[in-house]
Amino acid sequence: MSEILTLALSKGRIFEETMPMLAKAGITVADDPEKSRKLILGTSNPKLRVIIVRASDVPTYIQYGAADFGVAGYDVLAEHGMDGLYAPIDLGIAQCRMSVAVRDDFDYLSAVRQGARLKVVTKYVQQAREHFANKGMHVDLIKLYGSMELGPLVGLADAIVDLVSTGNTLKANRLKEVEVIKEISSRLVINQAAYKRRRAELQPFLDAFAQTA
Ligand code: PRT
Ligand code: MG
Repeated sequence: MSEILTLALSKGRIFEETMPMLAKAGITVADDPEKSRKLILGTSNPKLRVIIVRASDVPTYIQYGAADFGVAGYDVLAEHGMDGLYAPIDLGIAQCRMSVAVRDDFDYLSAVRQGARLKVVTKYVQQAREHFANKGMHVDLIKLYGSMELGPLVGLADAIVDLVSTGNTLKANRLKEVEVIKEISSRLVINQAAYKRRRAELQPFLDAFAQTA
């Protein structure tokens, strides 16, 4: 008998938007991660279990084979790198964009034109570095783990690189979006070795995701 397959998900929007895709394949998850403290959740399919991890840790669990597959935002994947991973299906869920934003009274275009050296706070250091390097801009990047929106308000930075969906968070903090770096959605991510060795067991689940995506 083969071992159970493990699907890595983060709670919140990715879990919520993945559930209807599993439901279409007739699979329901035994517990609600918002209510239960369990980190390993059974499903209605005895061949599949779900683990709940931080969004930015999803690629790590899959890379090392602790999960066979999972769902992660392209923001997280691009920052982590694709070593040992295969991400064939864009699920089109958890859509947003990665953008540069500044205080609504800050003249970003003039600063750029004058070649000012901007301080930028972000959780996405690799992608921010690449973006500004492509523009030929010199920036000082400061890594934060959350609430990037605060940076320009308290003098930590001139700009932020963060995800935007409705724009409400920017607005509530008197920030404005000045550049869209990339559009983001979530992908199905598979451990490369599992994809080779356990293809037959994985295939029905991959088909289910491919059909609903
Ligand atoms: O919360 P935690 O630190 O554990 O991790 P996380 O914030 O990365 O996880 P989670 O569950 O919030 O996000 C998981 C994935 O959802 C991300 O990796 C993105 O691919 C995707 N996603 C889609 C988003 C958003 N939309 C989004 N709006 N992730 C975060 N946000 C945040 C954004 O950072 C900003 O603070 O929501 C705020 C802006 O939202 P609006 O609607 O006010 O513009
Ligand atoms: Mg979050």
